[in-house]
Amino acid sequence: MRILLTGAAGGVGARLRKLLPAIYPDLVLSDLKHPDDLSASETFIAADLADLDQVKKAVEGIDGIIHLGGFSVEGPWETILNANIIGTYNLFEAARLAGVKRVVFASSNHVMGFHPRSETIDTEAIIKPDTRYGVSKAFGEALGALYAYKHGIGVLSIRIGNVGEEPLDERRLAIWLKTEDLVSLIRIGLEREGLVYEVVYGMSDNKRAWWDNSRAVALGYKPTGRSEDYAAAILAAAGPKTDPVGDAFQGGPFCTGEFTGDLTKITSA
Ligand code: 15L
Repeated sequence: MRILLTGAAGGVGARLRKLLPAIYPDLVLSDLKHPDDLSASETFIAADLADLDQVKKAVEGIDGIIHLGGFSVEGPWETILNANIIGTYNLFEAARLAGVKRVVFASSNHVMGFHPRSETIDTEAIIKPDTRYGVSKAFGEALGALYAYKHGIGVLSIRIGNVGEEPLDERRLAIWLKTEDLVSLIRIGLEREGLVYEVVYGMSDNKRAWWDNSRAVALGYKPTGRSEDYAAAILAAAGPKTDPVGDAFQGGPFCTGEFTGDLTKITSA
């Protein structure tokens, strides 16, 4: 399979560039600008996701896409609109035109950020985005379902928690995703026979999880990372809780930014 990785110059892209070539030797990288450390063995094509013609060129001859590209945190509406809304539309539209068979869409936990931490949610729970960024990821998931059912592209949306070598803090103990486990989920999206449209949570084997990831397990996911192995050290180093909004909800500080709501009302809803 010839695989396109968008967002290849970003943090998660950099981690995947180390692991994916062994699985998909015919890997094409794309981003706005080439990664600083691009090696001679890597194939790169620059593309602005907001420009359909550029995206069409990047997608030519591709069998499967891992779509990490776009803006990966909260930002001004114009930025989110261009990079994530128009950009993801262009990506799926270029994929349809080029006959791409599979798309793995890097969604985010921030689609569900305003679910309280006291709740365990599965992929049937209603969306409660915590940012314009989270809304754009919900839009991407919806586009994925449209292109899967209407145009026959197999699509997996992965609601990614936080990717890294280890969980960074108490919140990330619940949502940590080891890079190797992300690769396992990507392989399900690109390779699992008969896949139509699925949503899974991008997390490792996390004891403190707020998500029921049984759909991923049913699709063959066997996470290897265990965030609990890091819990004692993280909890010992944690300071006092000072963010009543962020500490109540799964999206953490993404919920707190620009918050002008009624905390009492939404925590008792
Ligand atoms: C995300 O969606 C971001 O892309 C990432 O930078 C992290 O901030 C992560 O969520 C998180 O929730 O920790």
